[in-house]
Amino acid sequence: GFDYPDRLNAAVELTDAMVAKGFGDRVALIGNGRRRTYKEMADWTNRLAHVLVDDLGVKPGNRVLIRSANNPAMVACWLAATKAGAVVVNTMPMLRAGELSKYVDKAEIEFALCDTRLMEELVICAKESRFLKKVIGFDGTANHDAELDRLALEKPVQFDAVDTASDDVALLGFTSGSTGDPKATMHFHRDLLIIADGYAREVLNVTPEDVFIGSPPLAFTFGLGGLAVFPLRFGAAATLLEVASPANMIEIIEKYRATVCFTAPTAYRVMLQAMEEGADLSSLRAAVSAGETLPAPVYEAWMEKTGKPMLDGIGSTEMLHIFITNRFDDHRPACTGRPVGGYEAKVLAEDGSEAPRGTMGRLAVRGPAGCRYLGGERQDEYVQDGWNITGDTFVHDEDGYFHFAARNDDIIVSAGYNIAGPEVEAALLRHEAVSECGVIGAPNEDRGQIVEAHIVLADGYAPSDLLVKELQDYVKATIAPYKYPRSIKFVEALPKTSTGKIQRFRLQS
Ligand code: 3SK
Repeated sequence: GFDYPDRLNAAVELTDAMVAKGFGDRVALIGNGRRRTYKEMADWTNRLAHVLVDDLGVKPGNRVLIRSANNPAMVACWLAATKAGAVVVNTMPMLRAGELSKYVDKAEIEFALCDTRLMEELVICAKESRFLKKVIGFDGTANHDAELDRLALEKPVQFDAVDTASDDVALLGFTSGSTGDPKATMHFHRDLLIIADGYAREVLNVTPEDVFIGSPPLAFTFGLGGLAVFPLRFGAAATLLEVASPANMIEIIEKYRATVCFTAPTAYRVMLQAMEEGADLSSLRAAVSAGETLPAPVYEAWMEKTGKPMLDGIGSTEMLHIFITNRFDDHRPACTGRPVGGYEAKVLAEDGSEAPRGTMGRLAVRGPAGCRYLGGERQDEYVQDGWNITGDTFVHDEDGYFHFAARNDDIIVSAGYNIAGPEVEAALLRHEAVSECGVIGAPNEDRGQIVEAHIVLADGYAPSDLLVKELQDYVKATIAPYKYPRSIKFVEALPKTSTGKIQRFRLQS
């Protein structure tokens, strides 16, 4: 069961409580060329929490934004803010001022902790914000050479963490939303432990001997669970990479004999290729694939090469982490598996009744952690009769397994990134050469999908390779660069409904 005391601070459970359980000398995090033990993490996060509370004036319930690439300093900041009773919003380094401002306004964020290398866009956002009152820099390279680090070094290593309730909000996870208008989902202190005590314990059977590696940003709950919560909950170690390319991951897997990997099928495909060329990934006992659907050939090739299944699963920011998954002893190709213990899932027909087995419908799931939108926005749409309607179309087969069919919205999933087509359209439309555009996800062997823009040019502009490059660079400079259209097609007109709405599905070739 998932029984937790009424008062619970998740960050204490992942640090000081681990030291008390005897894990103090074990390595917790590896990153930027350094190893940190559980005792070092407890001390470091206590010192940082002192700065947040004593110097910055962070109060329980205040929202704190963290801006960083995956590194131990980011984890330390997240844990420290959680110890201080704050509600944390973790964000990706690639976000630009406009995107950060949306988060800051939605979540009424007052404080920001930022890797000094990433200050520029946050400063622009802060200048115009009526909410953000304090931005402080930390040294992501962990040389402790920034204001937050210097203040922390003067603080004691003991901190009385805020006595939060287990159902106090600890984390806001932002979803990109199909319109590019991000929505925040609220997660409790206890939810952070539920995902570890459920999925990570039951399915991955994590032990203190495990070494985790992976690519999802800590800013996504997929990454935060897989690369911080899961290892820290069980006394294991996590290796954190600021740039988690498949080549970098392979290097670290070989160097530290990593045992559990979290990434998307796109990266696994490259790793399979590297194995052909001699990469030694034999230490991996668990290869978790999520974020996009796992093609059967990748699953099969992995099985053939390693003798072990690749564990496909589905989660969502709303549900915090994986709720349906394959298992080491129960896995199938082109199949997402069965619900994690404590979760139930079903497929709904159009009228809301359970769809007959073997037919497509909307996936509904419920369990110990569920969706709560900040401000209640869209809540009644997502949660109906206690069931979370995830927005994915699935088939529930006769044997009880769930099979992914499609997403219901306009989200483009490219190499594990969720990209809202309308947001890319809005960026393109700001360029004077663009008169109209429609953005879709075009199938792509390497990335699952790529962002493809269909553009009607303004008068006086003609298609050219130079213009393609200019538009791509323009998008990269306007919104997070991973959202740029890798493919651009110039067209005379866009297909539209009689009421003038772009019919994006008709842009698919
Ligand atoms: O499947 C996903 O995309 C996902 C999202 C959030 C957290 C965990 C996962 C696997």
